[in-house]
Amino acid sequence: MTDKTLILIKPDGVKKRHIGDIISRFEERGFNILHVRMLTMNSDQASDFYSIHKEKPFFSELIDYITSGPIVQVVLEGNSAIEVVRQMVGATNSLKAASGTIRGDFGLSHTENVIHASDSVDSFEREFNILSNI
Ligand code: FUP
Repeated sequence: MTDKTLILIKPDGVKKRHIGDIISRFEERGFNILHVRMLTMNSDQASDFYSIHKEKPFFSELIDYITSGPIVQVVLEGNSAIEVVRQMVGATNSLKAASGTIRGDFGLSHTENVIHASDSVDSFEREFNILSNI
């Protein structure tokens, strides 16, 4: 089934100059790139984006980090995009992510984990709407 998903190349991915590497992986895998944009979130926008984690102990670290610099928003389309992209991204904690995944190859932290990818159709729609208002 063809579907769409959203990724964010997070501040550490941009600072370490991995924008091209990351977008290339999705192109090589056969996904269509529908939209690319660089933006910087403020803390209200980031708190909305990550509202599900509001009560978690890592929340303030997460908000400080995601607002620390520009990020790149990419909308991808392809066969089972949500599921396949999550596999390509790897485990949340970069230190535990398998080699060959984006976090496993480019990340060295739990919070600073290079990339976000929507985990469901509902998440994609919610996240895309928030970003459309930035
Ligand atoms: P993921 O779906 O893999 O991006 O991970 P989650 O939605 O569970 O978490 C969102 C972000 O919170 C992660 F990308 C990194 C951060 N996080 C931490 O910093 N510490 C944790 O223990 C869990 C998540």
